[in-house]
Amino acid sequence: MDHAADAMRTDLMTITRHVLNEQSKFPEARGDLTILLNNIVLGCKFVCSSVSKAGLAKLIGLAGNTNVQGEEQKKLDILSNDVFINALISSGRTNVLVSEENEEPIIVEASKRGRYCVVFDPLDGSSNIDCGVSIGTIFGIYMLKEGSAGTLEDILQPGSTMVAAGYCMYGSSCTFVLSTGAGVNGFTLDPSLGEFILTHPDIKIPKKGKIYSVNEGNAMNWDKPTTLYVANSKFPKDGTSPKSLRYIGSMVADVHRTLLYGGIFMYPADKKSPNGKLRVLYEVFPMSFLMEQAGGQAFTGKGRALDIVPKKIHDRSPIFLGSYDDIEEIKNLYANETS
Ligand code: AHM
Ligand code: MG
Repeated sequence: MDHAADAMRTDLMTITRHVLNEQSKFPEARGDLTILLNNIVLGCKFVCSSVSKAGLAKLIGLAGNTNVQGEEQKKLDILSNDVFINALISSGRTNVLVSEENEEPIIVEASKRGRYCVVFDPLDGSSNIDCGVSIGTIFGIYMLKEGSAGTLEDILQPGSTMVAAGYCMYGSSCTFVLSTGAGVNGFTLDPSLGEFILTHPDIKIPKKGKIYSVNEGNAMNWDKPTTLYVANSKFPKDGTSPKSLRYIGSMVADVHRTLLYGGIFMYPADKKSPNGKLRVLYEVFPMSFLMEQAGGQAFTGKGRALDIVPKKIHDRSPIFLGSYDDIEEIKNLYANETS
């Protein structure tokens, strides 16, 4: 690259610039959300670097041993959890934190407290780590209720009250997808700059897709609407072509593809797991928030996913999310079932 082109790169829309631009639309904003998001981005860069080195560490025999600094090599999911808890607390802007890895919520000590609550899955899809398949971090952000000093009540809220949500996918590239409630934007990490660059502005999911994504190994335990939906996808009765099946088994990767290419991702209820598998606060809500912001829908089999009021921090829910028309179809199947 020549010098002129190099200089041009300073014009790029980095995630920091983007978040500051969003903030400037609200003159009363104090910049707290911007600082919090910067800390989340830092955590993602750290995890991205650890994920890409994990295979190497294992190959050269470091995993489970001590590294050069004499620290024990931690399993990636535990390391990622520590990274995000540290980043969130040290932002000075958080209050209550819920992580998939922690049984109990974390109440931030008084001297470091701020106005935001963060729910997160530090490394989702961790069963895929050892074979190098894409994995990711998912997060959602709530603001403390007016007058609240920070309690579980601030977190046990419908997803529609989130102020921001996103994920970072550690794949062939590192991709950060964010919504602060005004559309969805995607950023790709430029490793040479260490910056996330806006590569997917204003993502809109196609209105109808050609892909369905589900763990079909659970089919014998599905309910009727799910069974019918998948049968229609494979043997359409209206003369359209059958849909393609794509299932990675990493929610971040499956949802990312759904967002960009359209279609439906589902983790339905089944006889063995009447509430499905995925967790409401830090899997279902953030992804549903992004889907709606991108023009899609997210449905539980009973209603809008973002209207769930969680009773416990690790509650689960069935989820169908994706293109607007595809979710309409599954909604109709459930409506016919109950009518
Ligand atoms: P995890 O939080 O234990 O990693 O589980 C969540 C993952 C999701 O990423 C993915 O959508 C789902 O589990 C896959 O489940 P299954 O293997 O049952 O298809
Ligand atoms: Mg998970």
